[in-house]
Amino acid sequence: MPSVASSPNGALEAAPVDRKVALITGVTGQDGSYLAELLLAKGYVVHGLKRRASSYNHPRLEHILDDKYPNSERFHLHYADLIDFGSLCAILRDTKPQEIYNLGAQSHVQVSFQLPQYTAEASGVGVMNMLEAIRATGLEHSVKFYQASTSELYGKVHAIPQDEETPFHPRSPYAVAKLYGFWAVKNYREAYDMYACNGILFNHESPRRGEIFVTRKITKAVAAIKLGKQECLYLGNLDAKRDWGHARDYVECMWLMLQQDTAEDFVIATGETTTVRDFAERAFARAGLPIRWEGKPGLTETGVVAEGELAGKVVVRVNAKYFRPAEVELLLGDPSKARTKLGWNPQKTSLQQLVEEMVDADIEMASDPNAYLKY
Ligand code: NDP
Ligand code: GDR
Repeated sequence: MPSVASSPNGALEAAPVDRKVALITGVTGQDGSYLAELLLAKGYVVHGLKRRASSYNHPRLEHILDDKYPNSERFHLHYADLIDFGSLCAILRDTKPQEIYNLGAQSHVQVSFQLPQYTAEASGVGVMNMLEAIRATGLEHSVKFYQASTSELYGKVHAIPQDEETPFHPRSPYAVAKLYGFWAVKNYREAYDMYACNGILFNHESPRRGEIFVTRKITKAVAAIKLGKQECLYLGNLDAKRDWGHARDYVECMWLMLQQDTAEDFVIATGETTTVRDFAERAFARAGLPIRWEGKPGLTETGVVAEGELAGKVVVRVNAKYFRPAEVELLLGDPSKARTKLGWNPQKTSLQQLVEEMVDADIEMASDPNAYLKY
């Protein structure tokens, strides 16, 4: 509730409210947009970092930037980059946040094999840059810092389910970079007594998911196939298993992690795992296109093998170009600590609800180009 004060003519008027200030890096991404919505609804002033690009690059924030969006006047975008230390110092000096959510990263695992050095800079050294910028601007004892760590740290399977004590074995340049960031956060917590914590988040998806991550690639293709705009979906490893949750539920946990008295690291997951094949089957079924799997996947000389059939037509094929040099075969998280200490509900959105929301949204967006503003 805003506080009230007497004006010169005796009427009561709202006094300025001391609002919490948050800074989100990666605000233009999937999680950043949901987190910005959550923090605005909680009364925060929200500053977001955007990168310079040659074309429009924040469609996920379009609705928040609209004057009609509730509290859009409390949302501000600034140019900066995690690999530009000076720009981070400037944004911290100008905005003086109490909470920083470091979501910015080159976040695509397969792409990291093509861009290993850039991924190391943005997703690894970028974390150190931000931590050092906090110290350089004298905020180290007033700010609370959240780092977007990842289940990719577990990589090669050493234990199931994976929890805060499971050993790490990264399997990609992305995961190696994130491992550096993970330890930088722990180190700054121990060395400088900073409130800095890692959220070890398992895969989380939504209609806002980037289009080349497997779930969104599937739901977008299902919509296009349903509407007769695409013939076939090409995928890589159908047997990989992931613990998939909803991004909207997961950003709530990021916030909860910064509301504790002491900084700690948490695994955030649903506690269930599913294959890519099963996700695809559910997505086609939701669109009224039940697929039948043909034969066992293997590679022909052309690198392509028929996989999913619908009424005699092949609608899913495996293509070797989507295989990774080193794969993470199985992820399954144990969210017990988050459930107990943060009071977080890991099963808020079920996998089936997630699939349905994504497929329905993609069908709507494929039919109406303006519909994306709703998602
Ligand atoms: P997205 O790929 O959707 O968003 C990544 C964000 O990082 C974008 O805003 C992007 O900006 C920004 N970014 C990229 N490079 C830089 C840079 N050099 N400086 C500043 N910003 C940069 O990712 P998600 O929203 O899915 O994920 C958010 C974070 O959580 C990432 O760090 C990711 O690695 C991590 N994570 C994600 C999980 C998931 O399942 N989604 C699971 C575990 C961890 P631009 O829009 O300009 O490209
Ligand atoms: P992931 O997500 O690598 O787990 O990283 P992605 O959706 O890219 O892959 C999941 C699994 O699906 C298999 N797969 C395919 N993947 C893609 N992208 N495209 C395909 O055509 C395809 N076919 C099969 C992959 O081999 C993999 O096993 C995501 C990112 O958000 C990271 O930033 C985050 O840290 C982790 O989740 C947790």
